[in-house]
Amino acid sequence: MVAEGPGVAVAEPKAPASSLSAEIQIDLYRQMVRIRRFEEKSAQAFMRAEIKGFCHLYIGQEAVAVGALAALEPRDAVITAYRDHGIALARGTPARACMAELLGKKTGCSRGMGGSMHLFHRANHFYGGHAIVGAHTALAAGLAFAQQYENTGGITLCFLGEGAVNQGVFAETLNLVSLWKLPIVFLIENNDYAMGTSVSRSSAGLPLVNRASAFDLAGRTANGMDVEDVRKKVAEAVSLARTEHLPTLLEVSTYRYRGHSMSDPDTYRTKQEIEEWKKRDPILLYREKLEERQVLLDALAKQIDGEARAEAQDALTFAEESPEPDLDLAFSLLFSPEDQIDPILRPRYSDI
Ligand SMILES: Cc1ncc(C[n+]2csc(CCOP(=O)(O)OP(=O)(O)O)c2C)c(N)n1
Repeated sequence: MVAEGPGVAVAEPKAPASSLSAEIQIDLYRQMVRIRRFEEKSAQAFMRAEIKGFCHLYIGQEAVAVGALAALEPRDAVITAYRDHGIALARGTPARACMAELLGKKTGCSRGMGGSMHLFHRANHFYGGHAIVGAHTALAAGLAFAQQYENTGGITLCFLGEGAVNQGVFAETLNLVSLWKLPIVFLIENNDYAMGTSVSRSSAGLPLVNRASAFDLAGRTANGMDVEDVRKKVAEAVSLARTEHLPTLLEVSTYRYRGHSMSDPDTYRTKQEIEEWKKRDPILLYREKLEERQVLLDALAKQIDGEARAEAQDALTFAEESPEPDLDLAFSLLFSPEDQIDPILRPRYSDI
């Protein structure tokens, strides 16, 4: 409370109340903390060479995955590029299965065959985890086409980096999803840098959301450091896709606090710029907001943090103790088992 004038007590300004229940608000916070702690643990494992190959961390972008996936239903499909750990976790892939995949173990969600960039969890309709920039946007259109064709009522949410928007395949994809009125949302995670190239050096016609109008899509923006804003904007876009078959291009501004990958010396941006963005850390900001709303008390925040740290450590221990994948899997996984091939396609396969 602050005093204003003699004897008049005025309450301190509170964060605006949310239409979300306290339970949902706490869960949004918890999911972001889980991802942050998981990624910190991944960084440690990478430094000890337990994780090999590439490793792209999601630290700073947690509100995007958590807000967006909170707006989906289980029947919806999700697909992304290689910065996929946070998205897999927010979609419900267990931390153990994610970490085991990062270590290339048999118990990983892709059976150790994919690694950091290729997390996959079909039971959750999470279709990867893709390393080729922009290529998965066309796969996303295929998922949405199947949803419409099979009348599942589901929609597809496709995450992509702003570095993917100038790939030709993305323009072709936007054209087709609009023409065919597919139930899809493209969410551009604009963290300003594609490796070391800022968006203003690579893309004409900013902001990127302008590209929606060229293809007659709904164009929207969201603040990617604000988990509730992301959730709200994605929910609106999902509703357009599900009920009106209108695809959306949603540009979400965000920032990654670490380098492009673990091997990036990060020399293309100033420390001052990073520090400025850290003042808008999505986890700290949301914690402050929830404290002002008196939804999150200090003891609960500490408990959430402790549980997230324990989960990340448990995931790493599990991954370390897991066996390597069997070598023959590398060959047998190249082709689907005969009985899983679509009956329409089977005659063609048997010709091969
Ligand atoms: C077709 C293709 N070209 C180049 C690369 C190399 N590459 C890997 S990541 C990357 C930057 C992509 O940045 P963005 O899409 O903004 O995603 P972010 O890393 O910011 O999540 C590039 C150029 C690639 N993987 N695929």
